[in-house]
Amino acid sequence: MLTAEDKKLILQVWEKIANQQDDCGREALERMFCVYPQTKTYFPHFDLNPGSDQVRSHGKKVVAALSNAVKNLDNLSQALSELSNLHAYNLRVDPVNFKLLSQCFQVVLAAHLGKDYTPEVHAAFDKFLSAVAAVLAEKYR
Ligand code: HNI
Repeated sequence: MLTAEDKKLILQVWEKIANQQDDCGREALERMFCVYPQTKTYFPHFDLNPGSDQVRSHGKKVVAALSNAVKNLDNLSQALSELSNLHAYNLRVDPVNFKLLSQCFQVVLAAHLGKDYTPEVHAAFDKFLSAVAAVLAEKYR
């Protein structure tokens, strides 16, 4: 459950990295494919080399979905419903992978924010990404 303070921090951080968001998306994917190579099995049709056009463009899509989530913090289930269908029924991504991407995203965020990545920001973003992951996984039940 996101508190009012969590929501405020999430909005602030998202604004702070406004012009680095696409880089964050790409870097989080590159990190996931490097640290958790098993995640590459979902992308056999992609060139997964760091900096490839496909990784870059996929990073933008993931970040756009997260932006939509940030705008709908009180309404995540509805806002991400189509994406949830896609991941559960079409892509059949094992939900454990959402945690792996979330963790990579946090590391990237920490690298970009430096001292602004406070324990409070970490906690708020952790809750936010867990909530997004829970929505993406809810159709599996
Ligand atoms: Ni995910 C497609 C968002 C986690 C595998 N994914 C998308 C799209 C968005 C998206 C947006 C593009 C949808 C479209 O084209 O309509 N994915 C997200 C978000 C998260 C996430 C917000 C978690 C925070 N996806 C994951 C994970 C995996 C994953 C963890 C697997 C390891 N996603 C995919 C695959 C596609 C995909 C595969 C299709 C790619 C393509 O273009 O063929």
